[in-house]
Amino acid sequence: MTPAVQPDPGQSERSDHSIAIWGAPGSGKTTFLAALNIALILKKGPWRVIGADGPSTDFLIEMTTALSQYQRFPPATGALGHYRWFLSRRSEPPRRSWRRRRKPPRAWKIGLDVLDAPGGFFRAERTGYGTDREELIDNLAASRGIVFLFDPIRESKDGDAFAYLHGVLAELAGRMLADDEFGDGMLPHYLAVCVTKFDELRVLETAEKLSLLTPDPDDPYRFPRVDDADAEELFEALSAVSAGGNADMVLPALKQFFRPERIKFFVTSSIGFYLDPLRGVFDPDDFQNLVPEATGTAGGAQNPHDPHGPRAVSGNRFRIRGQAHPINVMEPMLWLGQRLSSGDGDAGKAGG
Ligand SMILES: Nc1nc2c(ncn2[C@@H]2O[C@H](COP(=O)(O)OP(=O)(O)OP(=O)(O)O)[C@@H](O)[C@H]2O)c(=O)[nH]1
Ligand SMILES: [Mg+2]
Repeated sequence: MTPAVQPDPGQSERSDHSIAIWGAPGSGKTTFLAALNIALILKKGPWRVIGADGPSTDFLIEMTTALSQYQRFPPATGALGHYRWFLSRRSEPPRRSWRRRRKPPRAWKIGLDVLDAPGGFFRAERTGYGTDREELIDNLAASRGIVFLFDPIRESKDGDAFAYLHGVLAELAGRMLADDEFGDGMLPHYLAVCVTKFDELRVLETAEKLSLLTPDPDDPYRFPRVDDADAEELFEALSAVSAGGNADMVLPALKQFFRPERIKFFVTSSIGFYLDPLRGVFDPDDFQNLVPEATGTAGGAQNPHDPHGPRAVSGNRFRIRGQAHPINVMEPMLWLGQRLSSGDGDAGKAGG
């Protein structure tokens, strides 16, 4: 098996790992992908995302432009999107030492095949062979990493996270576990369970009430955060507030099929909090970065050259007020990429 994290030879175009994004319609899947590039740029760390083919690079450029320049969300996804990217770690400049010149560390890269489906494909009903749904299940079965998005705002209104989970989960388990290929009867995937839209007042308030907000000492903007170790607790608290009344089945259903040691929780926001450019730090009295379309402050909506203008017509009633400051968007992707890269993606496979 080819090692998944390789010294960057600057040659290989193949992406080794397939990661699927799973979530109800409007839970923020495409925006999450769109924010990845911005998250990596703002982090000023060593990781970069690079398209491995033309359409994948086009998606990166288009989405980064939409979010950062026009402060617009992507349109609802209409068809299965398949993007081939690399997370590539820049090599640091060699540090001089008085003893001897150190060798520069090598650059690394993690291949990502990312699958973005319209949320409707995850509906509970089976729809037969040769359909979009069949293709979705095929792709999930081929992937080894899943980003599962749980949107607490949608859940409190529509209460359908479980409805968009259990049917696909049953089909996936039926497909992958029926013939005992995986020794322990569990799905082999790594699962990043992400609570989305942390920037929304209700989510932030819930975290605050539970005393789960922790400042990040390395963050110059002092944005609130929830530690990954506390993210499951917030997930559970938010899933208790469900219009459908069955969001509390989401986690037990996931744990029935995915190995607990392969599940990690994150509290995320693709757009993050608003930052007043003059204050330069998080303002607890003015942090909302999601605004109704008509009241946006930046010039994108009025720009006649804005290629994303029609989205307002296609039903997207919100836009981003200022710069997006993604929270925990890079981290789940890196976690999945690194877990898959450790080469044990198929560790549970019988005989392998
Ligand atoms: N507050 C907040 N809203 C968000 C965020 N990300 C997305 N949204 C809102 O959620 C809407 C849907 O986001 P999408 O990324 O299109 O969701 P999706 O899951 O890809 O939807 P489908 O493609 O229809 O399945 C956006 O138009 C925004 O209004 C976020 O980080 N914070
Ligand atoms: Mg989408």
